[in-house]
Amino acid sequence: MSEVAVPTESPAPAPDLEAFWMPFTANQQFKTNPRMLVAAAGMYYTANDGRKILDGTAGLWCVNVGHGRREIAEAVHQQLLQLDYASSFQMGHGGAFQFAERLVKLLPGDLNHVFFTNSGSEAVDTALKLAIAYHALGGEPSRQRFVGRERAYHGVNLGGIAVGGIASNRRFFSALTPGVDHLGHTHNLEHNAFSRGQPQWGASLADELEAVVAKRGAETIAAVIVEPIYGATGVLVPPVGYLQRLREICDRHGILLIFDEVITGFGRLGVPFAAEYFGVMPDIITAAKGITNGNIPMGAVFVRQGIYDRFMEASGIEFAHGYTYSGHPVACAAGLATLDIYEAEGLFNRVQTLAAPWEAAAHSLKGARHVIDVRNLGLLAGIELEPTEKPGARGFEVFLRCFEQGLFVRAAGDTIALSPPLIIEPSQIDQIFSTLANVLNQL
Ligand code: PXG
Ligand code: PLP
Repeated sequence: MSEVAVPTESPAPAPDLEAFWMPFTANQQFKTNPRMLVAAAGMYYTANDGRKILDGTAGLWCVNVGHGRREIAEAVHQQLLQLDYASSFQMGHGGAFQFAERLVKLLPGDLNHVFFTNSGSEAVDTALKLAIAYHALGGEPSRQRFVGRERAYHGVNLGGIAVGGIASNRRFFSALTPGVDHLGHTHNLEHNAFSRGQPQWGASLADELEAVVAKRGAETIAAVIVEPIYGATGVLVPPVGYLQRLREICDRHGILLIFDEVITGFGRLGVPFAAEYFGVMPDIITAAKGITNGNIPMGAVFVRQGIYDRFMEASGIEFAHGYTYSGHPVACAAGLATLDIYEAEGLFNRVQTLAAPWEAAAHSLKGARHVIDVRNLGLLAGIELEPTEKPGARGFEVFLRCFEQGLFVRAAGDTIALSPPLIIEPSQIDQIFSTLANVLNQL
């Protein structure tokens, strides 16, 4: 595997930290005690003190083929020199069409058209607009409502926070986020703690959707949106049969089903998309992150043939929507190079091979201090810790100590979320879980 060499010249002087308003960060706290990265290659970051930090979360769930990949860097470089920017509004360039064609081959069933965005958040809001417009074009303009779930993360744009189930992200914005009901989440320690893979208990939780339909009327609901596996709020794996049951209820009532696969897409479960893994066909899939290895921002919305066809019955501009950078040539070049790597290195199959040792290593933490649950599927794991009186404090402390001990993890509240690049070696899996065991025993 070729990687770009870490630069050896002396690094630039430390920047002033004031001007950059950091996203989802305690800015003041961070700026008094910053953690700075200066380089990355393969499975490792390099911190500004020269320490190598094993990347246990693929950056922010996105660097699936590992860091510093020369193939992607060169494709991006070439593209910038060849055609740096071209709009996709009433114009075309080959890269976007080629990337679209390659991508839809990875999707199950007839999810065979793709709308490009620049992020997962934009993909989600695009999907919501598509769902409403689809029904309106089909003579059902009253279908304007959505059903999401408690604890869901669907990005931070207005549609995404409305369907999302994180009240703190929606705080202040009630005027712009009406029209959504939320099903309960599926997490249940009493029934499902330490499940290996999918929990057995909980399919019937999907029946809450019937109650929402009864309350609101099917004729008011455009779509149900779910993360097949919750990511940002702590790696919650769906109970056996749960997603199937949602699909059945949606079918019964003419409601579209959207899978938000921003995290689960691109091999995390050993197949391209979770829809295939779970054997459930959604009508729309949103994706981002691993689509370009997180190297250039990009998101995508995949739709089934029938949705595309309904829009194409119109003349003129069929969907009044699009971003300046939809189908950006450089993002498409990065994406094509990323797909080449997935394929050449058989990385999705690799996840199938690693899933069992990964599961065993994760569950070796059962019995470690403070651990109240371990969850896993594919190359995902969540290690839930008993909260202290200050929820999230223990998770953050573990994140800090892991960083000191050379391991990068994500604290989702008091759950340590693990989602490494798909190129991880077995010895690095051991390093992740032995570092965590160490840290937990020192707390
Ligand atoms: N949907 C899902 C399911 C996601 O996981 C988004 C939408 C939004 O994507 P963008 O590209 O707009 O960030 C995401 C992103 C975390 C964390 O705390 C998770 C995400 C983003 C940032 C932090 O684990 N997921
Ligand atoms: N705001 C203004 C004033 C704009 O002109 C545009 C795009 O032309 C936007 C917002 C949207 O930007 P983007 O297409 O990058 O999402």
